[in-house]
Amino acid sequence: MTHDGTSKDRQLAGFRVNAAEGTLTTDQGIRVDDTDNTLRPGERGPSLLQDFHFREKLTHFDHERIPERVVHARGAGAYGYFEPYDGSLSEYTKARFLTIPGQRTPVFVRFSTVAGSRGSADTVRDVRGFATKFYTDQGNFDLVGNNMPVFFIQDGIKFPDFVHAVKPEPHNEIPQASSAHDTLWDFVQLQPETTHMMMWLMSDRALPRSYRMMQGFGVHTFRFVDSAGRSTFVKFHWKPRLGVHSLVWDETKKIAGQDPDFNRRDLWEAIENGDFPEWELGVQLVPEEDEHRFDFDLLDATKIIPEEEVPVRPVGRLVLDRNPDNVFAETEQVAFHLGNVVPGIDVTNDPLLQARLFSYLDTQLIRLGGPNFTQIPVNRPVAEVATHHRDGYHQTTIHKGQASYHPNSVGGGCPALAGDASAYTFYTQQVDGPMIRKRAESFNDHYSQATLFWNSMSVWEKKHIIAAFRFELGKVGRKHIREGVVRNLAHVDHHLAVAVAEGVGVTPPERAGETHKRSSPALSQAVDPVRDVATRKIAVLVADGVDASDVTAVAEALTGRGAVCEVLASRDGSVRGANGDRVEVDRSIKTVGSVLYDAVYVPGGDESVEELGKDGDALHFVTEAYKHGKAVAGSGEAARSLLERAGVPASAEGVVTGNASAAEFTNAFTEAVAAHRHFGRDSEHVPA
Ligand code: HDE
Repeated sequence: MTHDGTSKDRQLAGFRVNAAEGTLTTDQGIRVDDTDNTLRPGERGPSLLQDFHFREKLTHFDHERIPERVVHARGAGAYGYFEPYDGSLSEYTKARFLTIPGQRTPVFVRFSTVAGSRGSADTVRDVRGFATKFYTDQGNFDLVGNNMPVFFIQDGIKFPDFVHAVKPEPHNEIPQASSAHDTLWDFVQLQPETTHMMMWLMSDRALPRSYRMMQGFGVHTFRFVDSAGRSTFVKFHWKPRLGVHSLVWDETKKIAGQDPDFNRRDLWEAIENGDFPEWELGVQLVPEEDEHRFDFDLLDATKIIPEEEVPVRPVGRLVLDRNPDNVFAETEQVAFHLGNVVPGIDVTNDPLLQARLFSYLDTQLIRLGGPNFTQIPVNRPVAEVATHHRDGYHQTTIHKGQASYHPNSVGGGCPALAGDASAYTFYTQQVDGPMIRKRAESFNDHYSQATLFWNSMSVWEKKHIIAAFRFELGKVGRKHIREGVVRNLAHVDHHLAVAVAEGVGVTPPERAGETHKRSSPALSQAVDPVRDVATRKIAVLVADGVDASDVTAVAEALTGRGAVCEVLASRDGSVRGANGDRVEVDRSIKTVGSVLYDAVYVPGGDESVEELGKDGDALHFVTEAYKHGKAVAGSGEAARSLLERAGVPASAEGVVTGNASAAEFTNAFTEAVAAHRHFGRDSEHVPA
């Protein structure tokens, strides 16, 4: 048994915690009276080797770092629970955590970016990891997914090539956390299977407003297995309760400077404030006999199953309600692995998935320094663990008894093999074929689904995609690489290829034949968006003379619906209201920027508005918020003309003027904020 003696473990741990909280000690428990001066002969003498506290302190410090994840190094995690809505999935799977209605299974979720180092900014253009560890009563199940439903490559043997290409270039380690450079796009142009994923990466999906507002996908096709051994193919989906919302590119670059921790801070604060993020788990189910019914291969991770063909069936909800106590101990040391499956869930022959089955365990061995990382608290199953594994680096369990082998009689035959249906058994699959290195023909279509994605985008989403390609390829020095990418894009959509070619100074490509006209509305962020102001941040710009009742009217209306209003002025403290009362200031405008807010509001009070009009920071704040498609409001005539001066036409979509004391005003502003962004505005304001 690996975790026997837990009560003693706890006693010891408790003792240590108390000791550390009380008096400072060494690792040996020796009490320390001075941690500021090394031991030395005479006040000006050399430090002495016998100073064990000094040596121990430095040695431990020298060993504080472990290798960061080779990909997904930068992450943020949280605890919570998953609960299924009902037991209806038991028709397809014997996984208990999915089928016992209302039973809460504890989880730990880690969100991440992929390309950057641990200290890189959160808001870079990148895929986001969405990895969930379910501590089920049948053992740990890890769903290690991303916020995009497809991947760059089809076979895991290409993963090192892809990662080497996207990471900073080896000769100068530039650029950090960015795909906008020659080696990535060189790989992309030569490897057309990347095309579909590159469409997603160039879309707004790569710029999530919040981890709480992005989808998650298991990407691969997995199997459900029922108690009779029958298998059903399954794709996993997470849908955020707050809807799927993104930042705009110009904004992300500025946030990267103003608040590189933007996404992790957002997750942390939401949980601390009790606004627990929530997702719905959904599954797409495909009966075994329908495996070959699609015009793509279910084993090809560069393909989706369009939701219009196989609907996503909602099965339960995930709630994150607790921040970690210590990022290193929990978020850094959590070790996900595709091979962590429970009875009722199985893998398929997807060659990308198969490679992951090897890689995740292998990577933990180097990252966490040996085979006992499963004993680290965040990785420990809640299900009982009983193995014959022994020893190794960082062994913390004191195994008792003489028998560490199977079969044994010395230990009474323990631990015994599970003789019933509670054991994990692999799905019985017929596999037969010649030993070859060859990809199936059914993996060969690299463009149809990229076209499907493109056709499904709204006008503003298409503009953003073109702008992203132009930016990224604009950073590529070698012309032949830009040409190669544009040639591939011609197979996706001719208009797209021409628009990109024109932006990056290469000859527009010939039409590469007719592309199909099919679309999948579910792929667009513009179709049926969730409108909600909960946790949205509204900047209220004030100066001396502000009409305090205008501030209160909007603050009450919006905070009443869960939004967060922050009063900003040119300095911290408070300003004088028009009626002489003080109005508290939350932050100085010098310490923030419009990019950190979802909307901006200028309350009335002629003196205040006049003052703001003279303040370059305030004017810029309003102009920039508008440019990024945000809701903008101004109460009273003076505020209205201030908005006009800042280039914000009162008639534009998402701009609200009038009088804040009127219900129409607060209602209209609430609606405008709930819409997230207003990209239907004057197109010259949309980055394109
Ligand atoms: Fe990963 N991936 N990956 N990956 N991946 C890692 O494991 C790998 C892939 C994903 O928050 C590593 O513990 C290979 C697809 C997430 O701790 C490593 C292949 C998807 C995380 C690794 C893939 C992912 C990782 C690095 C191609 C989406 C972060 C550190 C066959 C479905 C998990 C680690 C966390 C992390 C290998 C492809 C998602 C090296 C070989 C596809 C969310 O083992």
